[in-house]
Amino acid sequence: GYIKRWWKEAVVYQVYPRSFYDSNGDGIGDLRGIIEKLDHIKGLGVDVIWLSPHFDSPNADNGYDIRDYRKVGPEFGTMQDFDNLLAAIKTRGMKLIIDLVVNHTSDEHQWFVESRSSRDDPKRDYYIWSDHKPNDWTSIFGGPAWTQGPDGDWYLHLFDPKQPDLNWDNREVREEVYDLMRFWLDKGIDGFRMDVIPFISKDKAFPNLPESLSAKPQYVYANGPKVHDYLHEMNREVLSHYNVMTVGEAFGVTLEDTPKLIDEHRQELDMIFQFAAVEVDRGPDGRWKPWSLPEFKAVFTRQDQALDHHCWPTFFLSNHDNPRIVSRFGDDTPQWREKSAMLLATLILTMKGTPFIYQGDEMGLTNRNFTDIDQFNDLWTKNAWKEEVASGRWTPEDFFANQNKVSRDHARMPLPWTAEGGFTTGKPWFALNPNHETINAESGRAIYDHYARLVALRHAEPALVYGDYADMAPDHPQVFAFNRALGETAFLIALNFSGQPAACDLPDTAPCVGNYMDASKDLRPWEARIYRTK
Ligand code: ISL
Ligand code: CA
Repeated sequence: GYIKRWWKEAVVYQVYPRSFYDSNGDGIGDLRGIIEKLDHIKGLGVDVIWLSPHFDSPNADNGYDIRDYRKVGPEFGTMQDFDNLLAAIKTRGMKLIIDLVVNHTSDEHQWFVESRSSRDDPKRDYYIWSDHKPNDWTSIFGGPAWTQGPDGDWYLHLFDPKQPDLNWDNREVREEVYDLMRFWLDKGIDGFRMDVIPFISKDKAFPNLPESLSAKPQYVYANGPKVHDYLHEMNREVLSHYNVMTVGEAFGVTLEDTPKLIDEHRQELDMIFQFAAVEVDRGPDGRWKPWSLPEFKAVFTRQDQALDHHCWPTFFLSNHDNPRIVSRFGDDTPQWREKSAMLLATLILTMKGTPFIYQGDEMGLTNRNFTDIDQFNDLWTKNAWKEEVASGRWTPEDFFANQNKVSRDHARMPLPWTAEGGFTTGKPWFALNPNHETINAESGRAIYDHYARLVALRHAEPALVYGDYADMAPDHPQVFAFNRALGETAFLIALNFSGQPAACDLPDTAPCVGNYMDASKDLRPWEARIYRTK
């Protein structure tokens, strides 16, 4: 069986600070705002908060471009506010993990300012420079991954030009990273979510992208020659000295390669985020495509079969890079929004793997209907508009239809705490979803309570954490029915992923948790039931 670890038993809640709650009326969510709303998080029963970047940043990519790793972004507050937040989290018996974004920095980070200042600057080698454009690599956000600096040399950025990639082959760079990790660990944080961590090692021969992967270069970038050496070194020098959890964002990592990052014998990372489930509705070019329940379910069986008891999975359906789960995997029409939000909560909290809940999913928030490029904030969407629409490759109609499915901005709108909005007394940095009058934390109370009930059940039942997983009806087009079994205990979870009634072979006993009050034989639309079968 599995070795018991606190982070295997934990439920994690992600806070995107800019959009969580604004305490001072400047329109930007902040650390004091998180403190004010901590009981909302605690009330769900979650164990760990993952805080998206709270560091000083020019915000080209909303904080994923860090200017100073040891400074709190002034819009978020001060270091004192951070210390108070951490203390308030601990007082409530929760833990805090923060975002470690060290594949790249901001181009405004002092290291890069020095590095680009001249070819023989002592920090030149902190980044990846070349006197010619070495290859055809492209940025994940579009366009070439190489940009010329002031002296004509080219630097590598796998994301925006304002996010130059650090040179991990330089021992001093690694020491700097380990030091800043210790800085935060010594404050008492409980671990890191590591941004695109598999990208840190680069093949300095810089071969061109193979044609087959030109639209998915992440599968090249995640396969640098020394990624495992560096993660093992980081573990030995830093992580192994603390009782913390790590979760790597494994963008570009195949299922076959997953154990190399998380097998406990290897001492690299504790967990990773696998992308297969959230890529089920994406075509080869990243464009939205319809998905089917059987292909969605197959992701989890494949994952379960690929990982042995020395590898621990995560389970997530959303984060700040993904659309809202109700609109994507549920049904966001008024009739079924609440039921399908509860059904998705049931899935998230009964599956195998440490569950990650994204802020607002417990309110049943939905995507918005964007109709104008000026309504977006995300630089990726804005780049795509320039590249695809201005060049005539896509019509504006196609562009909006696709963005309304895939945009990262769906998840980044400020949280609607009340029908009036309730996020800020000022002007929000980014408009709230216009549907906040009906869809907000107050109207979503039943969904919130359902999350809390499920978190409590997971905490009470080791079978829901450590139990074996088996899909009972992999081909059923409407129903996701699976077993979680451990020793003498077993649960059957039955979820109707459709707006139609579904026939399915179910126990005669009453479910221990469900999202309909009364009994019925068949599953009703978006009905979710948990049965204790043993
Ligand atoms: O957003 C994505 C798909 O929905 C991904 O392509 C994303 O760019 C990739 O997962 C890396 O994401 C992380 O690093 C980026 C940052 O923009 C994302 O917000 C972050 O989660 C660069 O730091
Ligand atoms: Ca503020």
